[in-house]
Amino acid sequence: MTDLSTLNARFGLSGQVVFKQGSGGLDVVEVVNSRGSATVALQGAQVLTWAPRGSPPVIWLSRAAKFAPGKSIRGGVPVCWPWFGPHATVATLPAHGFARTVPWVVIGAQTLADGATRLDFRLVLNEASRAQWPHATLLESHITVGAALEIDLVTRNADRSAITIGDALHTYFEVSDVRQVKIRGLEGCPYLDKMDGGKRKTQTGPVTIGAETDRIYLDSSADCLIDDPSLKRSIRIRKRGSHSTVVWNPWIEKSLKMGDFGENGYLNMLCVESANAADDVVTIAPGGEHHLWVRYEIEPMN
Ligand code: TA6
Repeated sequence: MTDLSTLNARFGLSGQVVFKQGSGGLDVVEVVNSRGSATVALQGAQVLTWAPRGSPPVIWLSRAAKFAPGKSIRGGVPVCWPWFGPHATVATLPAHGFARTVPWVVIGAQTLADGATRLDFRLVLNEASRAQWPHATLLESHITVGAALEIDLVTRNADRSAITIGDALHTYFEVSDVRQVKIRGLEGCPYLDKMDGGKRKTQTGPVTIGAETDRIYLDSSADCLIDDPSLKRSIRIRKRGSHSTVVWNPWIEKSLKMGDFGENGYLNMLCVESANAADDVVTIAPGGEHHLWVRYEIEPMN
């Protein structure tokens, strides 16, 4: 792992991009510019926080999150790759793949013309990850921090045979009270209801949360909007290269059982994940690449 002084010498941008040691000894990069601010952990290239300048946080990070090498961090934007959920055949492999719990390499940092900051990361497969994924595959994440947050997760198949991946940006959004919010954009979409044995159902009207909710919406590529009446804002979720949208809130019991949500943490978070999961996994030909791209912005709630 590159030491902090080398990272700051190579990629630091004074007053804008600083690499430092965060909680649990995990290295993070802090971004502050005229348009917004964010913190990204080098482990998993995981966005931990983001807020447009002058706005309350848009990305939720649990106050009880545990920070330790190789452990997933509760909140932010975990990268699920190269599978989503439990591994299809080997139950002992980590849920949501290994990308979020291994160190990524910084390959770029720059200020963009509009004042936003772009950070580039690459996952380097090591022996342990290659044992779980024996394919020549390159994975990069390009994160743009400003008044919007953009993430472009790029999988390149450098192998001689096709690969099939599941992936997701497992984003935890900050909400004032999950019982009051509505998610628009999924009307009419089929979904697998994991709280009802994975039964296939169809969404009618906006999605509201009043109990543990865990759904994989299939064939869903339209924008989603999280309407938050108390904050008088909507969070717009634009995406490309993602056919599934996962909606998750663990509610009371599950969040207490998970142990890293803190007291009533579940009330202030809502996962709306841009994914390729279940029937929507992606096959990439040799030499091909796949982009899973999202853009998050806030707008006044109309
Ligand atoms: O995306 C929803 C989900 O698959 C839930 O079933 C729940 O397991 C959640 O992800 C969190 O998973 P994690 O491994 O981060 O605790």
